[in-house]
Amino acid sequence: MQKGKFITVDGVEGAGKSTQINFICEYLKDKGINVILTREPGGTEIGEKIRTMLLSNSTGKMHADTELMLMFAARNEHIQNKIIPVLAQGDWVLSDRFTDASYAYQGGGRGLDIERIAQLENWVLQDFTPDMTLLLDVSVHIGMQRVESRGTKDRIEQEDFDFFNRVRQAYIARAKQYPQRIKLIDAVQSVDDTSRQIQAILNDL
Ligand code: Z5A
Repeated sequence: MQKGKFITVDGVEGAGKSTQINFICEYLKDKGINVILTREPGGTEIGEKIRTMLLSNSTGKMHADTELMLMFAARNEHIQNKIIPVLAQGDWVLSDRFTDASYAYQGGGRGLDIERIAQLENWVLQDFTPDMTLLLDVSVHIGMQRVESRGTKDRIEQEDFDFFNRVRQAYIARAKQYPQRIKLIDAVQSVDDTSRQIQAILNDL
């Protein structure tokens, strides 16, 4: 039985997820909440191996269906062996990306049928959903500018502007579909102003 809360953070690359996740973690700890930080794809030993396969450039070309199923294989391991046990002991879980990313990247970006993604979601997650998702929204242009200095790009980051624009639109559509769970954050603002928006939402939770 779930006792802790499950929060996920999502958005296009460069939206500031990693930056804000560190803020959220510290903020919750200051409130006396035990929280673990995790990520997708990954978060478990097997999940991290799948992540390497998914993101490494040495993997080469991968069929979009294979990519989707690997995301859900890693997610199944993550939910069963990490997220649910941690929530059951009363601690909170903060995940850098979760299922919304599959709808955005594999659905919006790759153009896979949303119904097929929903079938996998029903199979792997059943009724399990995050208590809250913080969707950090910036234009693809701004996001790309922010990560430009990193140099090498992984297999998915190699995609073009139009791909990431479809990803962003799919995220926004999800936020409209699930307004109770998905909180749209204006992440164009400064780091501090973005943190303030998140803090207000966390206080409500
Ligand atoms: N993926 C998928 O396809 N399907 C799925 O189901 C799942 C994932 C779960 C995982 O990458 C990849 O897997 C991802 C989606 C796919 N592929 N892509 N592309 P990831 O999540 O590990 O990494 P990422 O998406 O590439 O995240 P990122 O590039 O690290 O972005 P970020 O975490 O949102 O940004 P950041 O590191 O916090 O900030 C980037 C820079 O901007 C940094 O220099 C900051 O100092 C700066 N920054 C942050 N906030 C601000 C503000 N507010 N103003 C100015 N500058 C800022």
